[in-house]
Amino acid sequence: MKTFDVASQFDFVGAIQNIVPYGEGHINDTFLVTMKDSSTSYILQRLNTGIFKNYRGLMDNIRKVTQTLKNIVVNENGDPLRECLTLINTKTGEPYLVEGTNCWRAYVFVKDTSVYQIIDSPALFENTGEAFGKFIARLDGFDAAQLCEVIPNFHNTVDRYDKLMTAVEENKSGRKHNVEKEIDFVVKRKDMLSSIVTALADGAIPLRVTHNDTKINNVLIDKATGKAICIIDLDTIMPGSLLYDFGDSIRSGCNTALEDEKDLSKVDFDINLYKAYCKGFLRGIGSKITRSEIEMLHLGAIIITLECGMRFLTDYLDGDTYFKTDYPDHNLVRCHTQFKLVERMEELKDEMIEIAKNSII
Ligand code: ADP
Ligand code: GN1
Ligand code: MG
Repeated sequence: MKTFDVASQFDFVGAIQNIVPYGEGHINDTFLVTMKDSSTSYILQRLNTGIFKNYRGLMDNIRKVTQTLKNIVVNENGDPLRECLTLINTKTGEPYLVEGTNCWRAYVFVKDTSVYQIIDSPALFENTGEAFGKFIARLDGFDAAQLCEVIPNFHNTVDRYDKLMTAVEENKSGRKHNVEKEIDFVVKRKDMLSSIVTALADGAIPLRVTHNDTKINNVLIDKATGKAICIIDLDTIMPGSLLYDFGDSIRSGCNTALEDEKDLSKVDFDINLYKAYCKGFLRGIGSKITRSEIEMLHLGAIIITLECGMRFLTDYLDGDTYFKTDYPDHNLVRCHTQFKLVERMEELKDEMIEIAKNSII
């Protein structure tokens, strides 16, 4: 079915004027739908059903979580159409449209906002941190048992390690000879990789409802106020650890360059931005965070960055079947930026620990 015919089945106000590809996500296909006789625009997305096999469970998670968030925003006298995602049903009243192997959904487009691929000021990152901290605090009372595990073992770094080793063994793409030193980089860090998984299993840190994909282009920044107003990309909301949510924003936001920068001399870890995010995140989450979690925040950042680099490397070895790529070595380039950040964070570890401790209010 053509995108226009798909869009026509959703309960949009007005007549469709234009549909264009939108955004820089690595997973779904996103379109902006503008209308002829309405100032409301919409985001239309074709979910990647190869990755999100349980798309019905995923959409059910999103429906429940957006409803909960909306109620909270309304109670706090906020604007629910700007401060959380609003799903648009199909004309037959369904929350999504299934067409063959495709699943489509639509949201209200939150106007007059920007997303950043690189953070350009500590103030921006501080309030991004506050928004993500608040997001976790708002979902603190939400019963995790109501949510399905959209992608099992998504941030199970022990399992991610095993998957990388399987990809190395299978060498589906025949590229193994290119990446001996990258594999070695991961093997040397095998022990550290399991620390969050172990802390969760031991009960040293709590299992919570978390976002699991908190990179900086998954939050909308109000152009007028510069505030982070709406957390998007809720596909991976499920039970998890706050450390990964904290860490993934740090991975993406403290990078002085893009995730796929080829010139590694431009890739560095900005410790001032780390400080700003810690301050905002701890303010946003308030009393909901535990002491053990605060003590492990730096590990969240290091481990998720290593995990992300490993995932790019795994996909490179598998022949680029998971992440969208624009050229043959794209996943390897991404892997290199992540590993450089891991090295920099390892060097800055003591400072990172101190900053988190001193950010407690
Ligand atoms: P992916 O899972 O592929 O990353 P996202 O849900 O993050 O897809 O959407 C991709 C991009 O589309 C976002 O980075 C953002 O720029 C834009 N976007 C998504 N939803 C909205 C929305 N409701 N309002 C405004 N922009 C949006
Ligand atoms: C993907 O969907 P997007 O582009 O926000 C991926 C994340 C990775 C990220 C790396 C469902 O995020 O886990 O950290 O790319 N999402 C999924 O840029 O795998
Ligand atoms: Mg996204």
